[in-house]
Amino acid sequence: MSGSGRYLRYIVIAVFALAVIFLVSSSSTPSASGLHQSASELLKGSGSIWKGSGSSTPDKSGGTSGDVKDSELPKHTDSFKDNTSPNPVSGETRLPATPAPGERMNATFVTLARNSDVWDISRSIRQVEDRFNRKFNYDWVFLNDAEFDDTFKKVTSALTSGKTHYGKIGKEQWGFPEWIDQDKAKKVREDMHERKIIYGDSISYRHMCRYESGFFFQHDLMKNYEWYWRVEPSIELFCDIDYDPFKFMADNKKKYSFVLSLYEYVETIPTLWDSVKKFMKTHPEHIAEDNSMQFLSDDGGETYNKCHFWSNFEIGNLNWLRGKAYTDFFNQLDMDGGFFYERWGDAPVHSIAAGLMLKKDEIHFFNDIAYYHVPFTHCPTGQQYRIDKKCHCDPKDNFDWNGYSCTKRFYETNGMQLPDGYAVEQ
Ligand SMILES: Nc1nc2c(ncn2[C@@H]2O[C@H](COP(=O)(O)OP(=O)(O)O)[C@@H](O)[C@H]2O)c(=O)[nH]1
Ligand SMILES: *[C@@H]1O[C@H](CO)[C@@H](O)[C@H](O)[C@H]1NC(C)=O
Ligand SMILES: [Mg+2]
Repeated sequence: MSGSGRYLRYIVIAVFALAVIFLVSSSSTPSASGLHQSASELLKGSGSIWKGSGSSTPDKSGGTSGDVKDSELPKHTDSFKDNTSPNPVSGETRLPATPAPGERMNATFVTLARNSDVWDISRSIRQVEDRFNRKFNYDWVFLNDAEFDDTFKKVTSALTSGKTHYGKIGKEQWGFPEWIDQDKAKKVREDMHERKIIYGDSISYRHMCRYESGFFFQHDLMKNYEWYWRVEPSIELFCDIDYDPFKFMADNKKKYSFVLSLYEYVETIPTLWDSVKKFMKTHPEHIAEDNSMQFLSDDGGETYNKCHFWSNFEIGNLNWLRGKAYTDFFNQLDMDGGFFYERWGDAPVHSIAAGLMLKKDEIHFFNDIAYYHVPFTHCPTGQQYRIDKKCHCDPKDNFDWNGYSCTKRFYETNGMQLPDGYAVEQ
């Protein structure tokens, strides 16, 4: 009796040892079909042990391809199925991906930042790479009024999948032009400080707004490109972007785009529209026939309704900004001094330029690019879309149909149908 009992124990130990060997071997050879299959059967429900260290991706997305029926796989698995590495999710990062097929546009990301922005811009970069650029590998240009330090360069170039370029901004483009009365500008800042206007007392913020309005596209590093995508620190992207928005812009003859729109604080731009009207008179040749005046004004151009596209996100055409029309527009505004005598932002400046000098259908609303910049969220309308693109934004946070958003007005201006889901999500 005791002899056969020991026998049985040996058998149990031997079977157990074999099972362990199967597990270990199939973890490194995911294509060993038969053994692998039974091993993975054994492991159902214990995925956390199986994944090993370093992986933060849910087990269902890959790693053990072949052991799950196709119908159980998430629909969108291209990045894993196509991946040539044997275990695409077990590395230190899942950033590297099979490049998306097709041509690349002459395009770059562009970020204006200080050295102290390094961690906030890193969060943005990681999201842009995870959601889009790891498959497209576009370059990234960083601009700064000071020299970028080693930490900034090291950290950001480690996070990006394309080439990185770091540029310094010249003094002429980040300083007071000679025609600005410094005393007058100082009094304005003191007054705005007293009235508690956001950034009202800041000199650097004004230089930043003027630079983004008139100069970033002129930087030597930007001259190599035709398209740009602006990225600011601490933004979020909530959905996968599995096509090339640059190519979309080019194919559809778009020049400027946005994801969020809203009303500007009137205190920062009291005379901006006067300057714009002067420009329309002196340069009627630059005003597009089929323009978006209806988006900018409720009375045919007499007054500005403060609607603007939020320029911390932009995908746009650099050659348009470098062209004669935009240059004349910016120079007129710059001479009038409102960047310093008031606090004109680059958002209304770009928006008014696009609204007046582009044709309506050259401006695009990217409903499918889900985005956050404090304090507003653009979460795409339409549940099926959000599911398909693995969005992680709360649709309740979507700003589009809020009374302070101008996006519905954009739809009306362009005679566009409101998106599916509007009726329930507004
Ligand atoms: N190099 C540099 N970048 C700046 C400066 N001020 C703002 N920025 C950048 O300009 C952009 C807008 O500034 P931000 O502080 O985000 O302004 P907000 O989004 O309007 O609150 C961001 O990309 C900042 O990193 C500055 O003084 N120097
Ligand atoms: C990219 O665009 C810039 C600006 O239009 C142009 O000078 C440059 O030659 C283009 N590069 C390529 C590779 O097409
Ligand atoms: Mg910002």
